[in-house]
Amino acid sequence: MKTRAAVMYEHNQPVVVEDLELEDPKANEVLVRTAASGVCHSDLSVVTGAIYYDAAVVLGHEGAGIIEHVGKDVTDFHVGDHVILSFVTYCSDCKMCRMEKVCLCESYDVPRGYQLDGTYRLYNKSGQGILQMARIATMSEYMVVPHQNLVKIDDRHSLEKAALVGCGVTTGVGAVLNTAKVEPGSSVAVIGTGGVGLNAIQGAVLAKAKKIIAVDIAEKKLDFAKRFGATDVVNATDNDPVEAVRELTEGRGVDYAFEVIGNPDTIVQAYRMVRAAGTAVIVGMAHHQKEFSIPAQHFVATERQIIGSFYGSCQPRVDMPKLLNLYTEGKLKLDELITKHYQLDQINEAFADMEAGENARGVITFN
Ligand code: PAD
Ligand code: ZN
Repeated sequence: MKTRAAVMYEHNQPVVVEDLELEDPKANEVLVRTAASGVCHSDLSVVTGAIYYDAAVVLGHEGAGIIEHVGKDVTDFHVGDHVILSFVTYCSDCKMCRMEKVCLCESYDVPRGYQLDGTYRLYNKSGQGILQMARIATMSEYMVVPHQNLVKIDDRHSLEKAALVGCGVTTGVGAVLNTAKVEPGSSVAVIGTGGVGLNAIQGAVLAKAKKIIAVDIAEKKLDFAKRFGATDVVNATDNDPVEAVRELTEGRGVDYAFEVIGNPDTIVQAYRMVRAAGTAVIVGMAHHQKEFSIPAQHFVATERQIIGSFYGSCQPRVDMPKLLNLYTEGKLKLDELITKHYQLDQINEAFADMEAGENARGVITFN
């Protein structure tokens, strides 16, 4: 069948939106009609090569849709089921999965973007095989994906809101609640309050943090941050954010700092703005070849901790339905996250808006 999709053919060049041929699902695979795909910085990082995929690849890893067809041996999903796409494929059975670290599943040693049997499901009109970002590719009208990447949700939820839970919401909230396990009354700083960082702020609100300091270089993002629950804001364009955060915390530094940009300089800022024995949590995905450096003795003598947080240390099938319920109960903001809708053909405009800092989250909707 045909599917229209956003394809990265060359790094740092405009994304091409074109019709591709999509094969039927094989055993243990499912055909999903995409309802919505969020536009996350990680998609743009695939275009720039910061998150490396061989070309060509269909972008998108934050989405939701409806199952249209199930392949042989799929017993846990049915035609008509509403699903969120998980951007990790997990087996539920390996050592990491049994430790409830399913985002670090060890079972599928397949090169990035290929299906689990090491082949493609998408081909362009010249017959070239096309990869799928995170093995899903939500910036396509239809996707064939492993059933292990699916999270069934209740039909009553809006699929557009559910799409955001597929990455940004789960990553941001999860970094605070699952990875860092922030305690009530804590002080928290979030550096970078874009689509993911705003959700770290929401996570801090849910954790009942007392002080939530938003740090960004865009005034518009700091306004969003206040609406999502930041108690203080720091514009890092005119202030040293480390000094500013210390001033707001009696000179001590915050209990937890979350870096949600993917920049070695702001990672070091996160380290420097936590108090002694505090924790810096790195959420942003820096360029895959970049490193950061901190003073080794200071690290020991202050007992600081630095931890990474991948996909909010979530268990997609447990956490995503819970997050949707929190939204229904009015305890999580999803409507306010979507500040612009796009058609798939406008993907390059959506990336330009992301670089200009226009949106909390932009969302592509499909007819
Ligand atoms: P975004 O572009 O919506 O937000 C980034 C924010 O950072 C913007 O508001 C910028 O204004 C701000 N910013 C940029 N530079 C600075 C600076 N020097 N100081 C302060 N603020 C700054 O991106 P996003 O929220 O979609 O993604 C953020 C990062 O999170 C990105 O690296 C992405 O790849 C990563 C990510 N990680 C995971 C994970 O599993 N860890 C999942 C999803 C996304
Ligand atoms: Zn993402």
